[in-house]
Amino acid sequence: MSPTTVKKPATKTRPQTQRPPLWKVILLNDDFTPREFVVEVLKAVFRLNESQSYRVMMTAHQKGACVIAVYTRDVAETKAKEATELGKANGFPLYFTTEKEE
Ligand code: TYC
Repeated sequence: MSPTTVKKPATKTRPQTQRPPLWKVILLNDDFTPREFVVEVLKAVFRLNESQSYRVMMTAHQKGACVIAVYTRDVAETKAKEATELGKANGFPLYFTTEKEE
């Protein structure tokens, strides 16, 4: 009898590390909200420091929009809403939106 080689199926198990999808919070430019107010909102809601806030504000001011940070969906939506409402409460059209990170 000839020897038979039995091959195992070539499968590999890969550990699947599940990470929750992240959502970007995006600051949109407008013509009315004072620069200093935008900076204060970024510091208060997103915990950015003065220079980080200034850079994000200026990027939105010059390019139309700027990604502030990424969070889980719930946190991103809550922060965007809170920051938009702070503008509204002060009579400004300041707007923050969220977008899923690919
Ligand atoms: N463009 C506004 C101004 O000139 C300042 C501003 C910057 C507003 C960024 C919104 O996301 C913004 N007063």
